[in-house]
Amino acid sequence: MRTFWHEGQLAHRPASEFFNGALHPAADKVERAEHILAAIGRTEAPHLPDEATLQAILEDVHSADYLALLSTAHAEWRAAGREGDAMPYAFPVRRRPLRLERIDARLGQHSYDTCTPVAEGTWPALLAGTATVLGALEAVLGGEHAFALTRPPGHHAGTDTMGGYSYLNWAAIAAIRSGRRTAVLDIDYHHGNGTQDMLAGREGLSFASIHADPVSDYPYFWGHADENGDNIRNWPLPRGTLLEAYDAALAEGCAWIGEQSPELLVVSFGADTWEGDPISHFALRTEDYARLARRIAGLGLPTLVVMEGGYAVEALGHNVASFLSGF
Ligand code: OKP
Ligand code: ZN
Repeated sequence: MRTFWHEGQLAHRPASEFFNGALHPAADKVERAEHILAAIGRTEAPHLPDEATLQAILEDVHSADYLALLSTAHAEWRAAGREGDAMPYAFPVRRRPLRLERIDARLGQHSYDTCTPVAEGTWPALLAGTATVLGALEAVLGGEHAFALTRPPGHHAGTDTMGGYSYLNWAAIAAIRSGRRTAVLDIDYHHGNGTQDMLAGREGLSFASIHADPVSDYPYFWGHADENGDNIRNWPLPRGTLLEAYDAALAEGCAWIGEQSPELLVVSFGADTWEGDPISHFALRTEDYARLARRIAGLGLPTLVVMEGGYAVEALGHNVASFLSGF
């Protein structure tokens, strides 16, 4: 398994997120990446193309006005006289006319929660993350397995929306840019709503997700059991899920992916399914991840693993190393 990481991704340092009526320290801390790096050892640094080159690549996947907002939101926020991270608080109700001048209106148009601030270093970190994904994709197109240590997560980001700590959708970028028949398997605790929306109905691409039932868990409005399409399958599971039930869903997911006859697999891996995760409620153990990975590796496909969630920072490195060992 080749591993890719660019240290520019550390520049993303959001301070807080707002939920349950209060501000909380941001769960996506830089320590997450540091613990993973300590556990997996040496990584390859991808070539970092210039901003214009990366922007052009990203415009095949995300909308140009959304990328423009991401790149300037923090500077516009400061120019408006604010301190701290750019954070939306007002969202356009569907069918309302848009008057998109003020930074608050533009943030609201392209966000759907108050957990995903644009911090000073967010945009450069996203460019570095894009380079990490592109480096890993190149290895996978060459027939190898690769791990892209992406941070922040990506699977909640849509074509033109940020949410759930996600701004650019790493799995969708890899799948769309691959130019091959590609399946995305999302095994983060939370449903990969952004990836699902971006891949729905796209020829040659498919999406399977195993996640906490959105009746009880974020993102609430996506990922329900009956939410399936020609190229979409969802396996919502209840809080408290242990390895046996999880692995049974994964077996069904892998069988369905096999039927899509992909040439490549992208795995959105979140270790927030671990028993001690501070914001999640499944009960997988560290050693379980190696077993789940062996089942996925049994598909026999060149596989690109992108990092999504996992917030128990002390255990995160061990959980990621366990998962990667299964390949
Ligand atoms: C991102 B990923 C905390 C509320 C936070 C956002 C969760 C984003 C998870 N109880 N809601 O999928 O790990
Ligand atoms: Zn998650």
